[in-house]
Amino acid sequence: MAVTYRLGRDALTSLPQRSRPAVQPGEVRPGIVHLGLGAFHRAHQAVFTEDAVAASGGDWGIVGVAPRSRTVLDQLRAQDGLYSVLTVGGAEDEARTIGILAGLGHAAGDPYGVVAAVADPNIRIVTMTVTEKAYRMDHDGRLLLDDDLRAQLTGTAPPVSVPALLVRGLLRRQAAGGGPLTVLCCDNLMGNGPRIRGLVSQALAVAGADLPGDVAFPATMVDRIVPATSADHRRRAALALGADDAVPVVAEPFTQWVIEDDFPGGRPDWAAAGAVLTDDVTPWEMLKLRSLNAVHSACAYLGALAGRELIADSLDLPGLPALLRRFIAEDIAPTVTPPPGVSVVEYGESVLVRFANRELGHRNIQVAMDGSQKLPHRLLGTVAERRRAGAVPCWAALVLAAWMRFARGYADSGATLPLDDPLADRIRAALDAAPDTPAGTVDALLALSQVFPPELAGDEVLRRELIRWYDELARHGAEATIRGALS
Ligand code: CS2
Repeated sequence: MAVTYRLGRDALTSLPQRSRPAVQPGEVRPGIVHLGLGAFHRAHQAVFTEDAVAASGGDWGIVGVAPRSRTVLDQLRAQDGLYSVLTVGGAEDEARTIGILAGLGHAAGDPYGVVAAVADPNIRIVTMTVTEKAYRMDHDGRLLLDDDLRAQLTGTAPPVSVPALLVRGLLRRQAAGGGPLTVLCCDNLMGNGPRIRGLVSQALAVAGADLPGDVAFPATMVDRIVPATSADHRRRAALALGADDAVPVVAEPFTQWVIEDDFPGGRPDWAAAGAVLTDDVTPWEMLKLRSLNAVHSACAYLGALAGRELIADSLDLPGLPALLRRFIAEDIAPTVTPPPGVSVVEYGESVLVRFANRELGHRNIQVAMDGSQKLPHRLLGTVAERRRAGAVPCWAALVLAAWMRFARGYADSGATLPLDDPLADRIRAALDAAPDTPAGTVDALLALSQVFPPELAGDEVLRRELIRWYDELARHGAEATIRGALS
């Protein structure tokens, strides 16, 4: 089929019926500000919100704020805020256009515009997907305050960071009598609601203020695999739509959202869109972070070391699925109390099936990035709990050792691996100052207090286990280590 249109309001009637937005673009008034216009939000909360409004109405259009780069923002503007979600790996490609974006903002270019949006009484929810590092806190939830952030929080520098946008926005909202607000962190942080409440309280204290009583921070668990969009995905989205889209996002068929129901200013009817509203998100959060995300990291580090490009390729490594099953059953399951009726082992099986979706083209190095920020939430809790129970979490230690080996920057073939991590400089400095031996590497990285709590950094049993695995990986490579581990 020849593609003749560029996605935009004018092109909507030319789209196949099933690809048209569920709401009339531009007609839903804004009620949500979302910080982080990345692919994940556009394939997850935006879709749930559009479906909720289509089912039950409400002024819940989303003002999408791009933190730094303007690229997606400009492309969305050129398409009247419309974009498509391409779902791959099911029976056939499906593309649907999303029309719930009701405004666009740019934190780096117009931070005061974002502050004004947070303070706007029509806005009753601020959602966020900005990745772990943007919150500027350590693994214990302590605000990492420097002079620049202090200036942003106290109002002497433009509030371009996430903590400052929230603080300046909340203060302005309070001064203007903006009314109750919910701040919903949709990033993969353990206990994300309370953690962000703690962060915002600390940041407000720097600005000399207390947390207003009418702001809620519910916890939430979000789940959908949404990798970076490739040229092939763009081509497939255009084919499915019959129109060109410069900013499609690609996702797996599976999607899940579990939300603690605490919205003092109201909320969309997300339950009508398939979300689960509950009193306690913890079992879901724990299950997802400790199983799905930890197993993802295992595939990413071991696969990257073995020279595999995609997560799906990693699962083709002989023995890896069996090893991951043991990781789930022996290390993870004992630390997770799953939601009623859910088995960790069965959940783990479903995760392996989802990871095998090759159409996603999910690259190991994408999941491998930001390890210093991700691993405390997805892996180190498991390690700490197993150690407290007197057990040696050997598979979790292998994953951690694989991260350490990855941090050295070389695959087993000698090819370079990118260390894309906010702590990259510190990690490199620590490694450069240490002998390039298993013990040297393990000791240098265990000493990173931003990543490892003292309980783990000083654990001699864990250290020995890490050294053992690191040595195996260094001597034999990831592929042989995996095969040898099970024999
Ligand atoms: C992944 C997640 O990149 C990563 O670290 O583990 O983005 C994962 O795809 C999502 O959490 C799935 O919901």
